[in-house]
Amino acid sequence: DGTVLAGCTGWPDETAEAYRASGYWRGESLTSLLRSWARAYGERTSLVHGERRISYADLDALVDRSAAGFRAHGITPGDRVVLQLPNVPEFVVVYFALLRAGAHPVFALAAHRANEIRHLCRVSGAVGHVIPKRHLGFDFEAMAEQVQTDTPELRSVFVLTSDEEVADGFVPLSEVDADPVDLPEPDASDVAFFLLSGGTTAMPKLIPRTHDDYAYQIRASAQVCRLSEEDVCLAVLPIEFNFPWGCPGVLGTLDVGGTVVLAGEAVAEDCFALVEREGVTFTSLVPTLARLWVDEARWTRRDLSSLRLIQVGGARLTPQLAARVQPALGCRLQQVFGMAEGLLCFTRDTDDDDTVVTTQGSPMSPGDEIRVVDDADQEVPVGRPGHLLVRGPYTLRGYFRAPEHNAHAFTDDGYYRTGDIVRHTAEGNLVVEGRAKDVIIRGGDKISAAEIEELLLDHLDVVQAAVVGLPDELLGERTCAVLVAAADNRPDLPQVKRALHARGVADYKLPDRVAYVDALPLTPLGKVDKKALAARVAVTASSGK
Ligand code: J2J
Repeated sequence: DGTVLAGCTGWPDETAEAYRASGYWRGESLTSLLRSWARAYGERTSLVHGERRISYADLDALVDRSAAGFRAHGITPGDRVVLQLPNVPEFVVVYFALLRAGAHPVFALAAHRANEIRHLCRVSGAVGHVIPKRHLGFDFEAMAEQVQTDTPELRSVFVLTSDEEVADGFVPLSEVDADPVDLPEPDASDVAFFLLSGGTTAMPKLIPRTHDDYAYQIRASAQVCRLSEEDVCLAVLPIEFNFPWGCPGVLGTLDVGGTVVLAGEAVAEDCFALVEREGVTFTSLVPTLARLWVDEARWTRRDLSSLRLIQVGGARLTPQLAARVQPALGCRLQQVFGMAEGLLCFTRDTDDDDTVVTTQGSPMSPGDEIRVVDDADQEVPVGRPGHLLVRGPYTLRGYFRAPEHNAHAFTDDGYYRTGDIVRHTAEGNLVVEGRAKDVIIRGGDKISAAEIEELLLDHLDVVQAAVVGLPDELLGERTCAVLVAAADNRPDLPQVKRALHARGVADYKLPDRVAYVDALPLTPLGKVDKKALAARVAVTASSGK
């Protein structure tokens, strides 16, 4: 097990052996899986995007050409490449091509801007960045140029465009294409790619995922959802999220020979049209989207009868909304409580309706070890809320190049501290009760309070800043920046947003509200009392001040 990429923490040898002996880890790389899918499912349709349909055989062949192309453009084994594309087939092709070239994709959000990308490039030491030329009106080339000037290690920018015209020194993705060359299979125990953590720290951490652990995750989650080659997956959440990418999502569907329909940014009615046209059988949604689907389903004239399963996860799903999903959409609901770090919990198709509506299900794998503990790390009795700790065959043992953070994000015996407060039901399901970590979940997007606070202090003339989440009907939570003014100067919401936007901060992180206080309330331990603060600004919000 000495092959793990430097900067990553592997599993202890005995644990790795046990995972192999149990059949979780099979020593198959993700790229060898693609090869075997092409052999088994050949002419079947793997991906659909608009009018484009790509067979399994063609996907595999495209990946071979693209892998050779990346090699020809200087990408070598061990390199990290930031992958930032919307839900298009090229995302899938580039992902596998980089893996086949021995490189490691780093998943950025399409919503990320210069500030986040610069950080990702730096921590990952990326030598390449893959972008669309434009997407949703945003000029990614201009951003990439900006990032490249202060990131010397970043040698190459690859641009997805239909017109071949790219900025000076950038490479059109269409030129990343060469006759296939013989490339060694990656070692399955090595890191394959990096997901982003929702983050409690000022900047997101990188989550290394190995071929073995991710291959297990897609196979096992496809089994939980009883996927078969008859299944058609609609990928509407951004596929750089773990949920639509591999729970079972895109990869789990490919693993069984089904078809993936790539949508992305689509409103409910457009999704319904795709459901009807492609005979979509399942999809994954965050609660905010589920709510829109449930509302819109009342009016649609589209035939949704092919749908058999809607997965909802990523943020708290209220029992009220959960109860509406099955009647409105005419299919089963599955609650998913997951994290890019690993652990996935699902409600099962054998569960009764009450369980599906009121719990977040149970861990995917018999190999998942769960502890629910108090502040002193002592296990609490069943039914009582506590901190969720987990280790298992697809849960990380350490973030990339983050020894100090790892020292407190993991227990000495390798459990990951999720930061979630959960309780066990008598039946062995988990219910998410809250969060101990300072993260706001806005729609399904995770926002680290510390990150925004640091930006506010750096770029605005204020003395103190605290970011809290306020309840919101549609988004679940929205963000409020609570500021202590420096002098008479009190930047208002548009000014605050403009200041952060100008620094290249992603739009979803811009505060929804600004409030001023004379001083931030403190806990007895001297930390900002966010609960008290949220309660205080929630009151001023509702009284209209
Ligand atoms: C409450 N909070 C939840 C849920 C996640 C599948 C599903 C989701 C994610 C994901 C994922 C929740 N109810 N049902 O990667 O593969 C909150 C928890 C958790 C954090 C993880 C997947 N489902 N959460 O959301 O890495 O606080 O992964 O720790 O983005 O989202 O966020 P993320």
